[in-house]
Amino acid sequence: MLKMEVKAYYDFVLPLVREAGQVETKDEIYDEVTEYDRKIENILIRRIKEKWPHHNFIGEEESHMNGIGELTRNPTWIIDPIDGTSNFVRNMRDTCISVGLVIDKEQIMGIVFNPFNDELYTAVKGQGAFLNGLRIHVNQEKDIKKSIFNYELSLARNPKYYELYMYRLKHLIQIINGFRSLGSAVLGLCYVAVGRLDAYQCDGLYPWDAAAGVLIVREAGGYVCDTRGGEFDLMDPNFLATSTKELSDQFMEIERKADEERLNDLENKKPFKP
Ligand code: 2AM
Ligand code: CA
Repeated sequence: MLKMEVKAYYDFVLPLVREAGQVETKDEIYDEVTEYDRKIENILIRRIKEKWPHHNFIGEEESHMNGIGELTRNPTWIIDPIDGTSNFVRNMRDTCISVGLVIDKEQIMGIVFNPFNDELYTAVKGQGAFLNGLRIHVNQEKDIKKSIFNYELSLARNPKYYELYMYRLKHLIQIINGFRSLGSAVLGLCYVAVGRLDAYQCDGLYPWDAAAGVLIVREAGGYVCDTRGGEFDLMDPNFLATSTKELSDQFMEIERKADEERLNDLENKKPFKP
């Protein structure tokens, strides 16, 4: 029964996401982000609401009006009309539309579309992850020293996260092979899923930055936990997504040391030193 329902959701929403992508690529002024957001929301959210009026929605616009709200057992669409906004306004191509569906508090479906390079990432729980219809898998990297790691450093400007990020960065940078900071949480996750990145980590995101991407990573065979090694919580999304569990364990070991140093320094009133 659920399988049939999910297929109906998928078949209805996929063309809407593609249609919304046409809005994003229109060659107009790029600083009209709210205008694009509104247009995309209009295509996507309004039509899903019309079709399934009893479903719930979690997204930036909804949250501005009513706060993020609780995740219930009801089918819930978690939507980011433009992720990677700062890339989008500079005409950089790491930007996308993200649609996640959660039913019974379980992540069931993820659709991510980057209209600039025509990449469509999709996943339905238990059925694998796909890029433009072709099955994708994470790579098999198990060695942190060889890994390319995406760390969304711009989020460290939030004073709540500044030291957390800085201590971890200080420890990790001495070990890993390469850093990236893509500017799109959703695509960061998709790139782990397709094996372009080995690991991606973020603290301080919103549910719509993670809902579709985390399912896509998992369905591509990747491993996702929260940034303390516990279970990923969609409503408080901080995550480490890696190609393998072995790699995740290595990141967590180093980050635990970094966190210990931070807490010791805090206790001894020592400021952060690079
Ligand atoms: P956005 O493009 O939809 O704003 C890197 O900037 C990533 O973090 C992007 O996915 C971005 O989403 C998200 N992001 C930016 N600022 C944020 C904030 N203050 N809180 C949570 N997520 C943020
Ligand atoms: Ca976002």
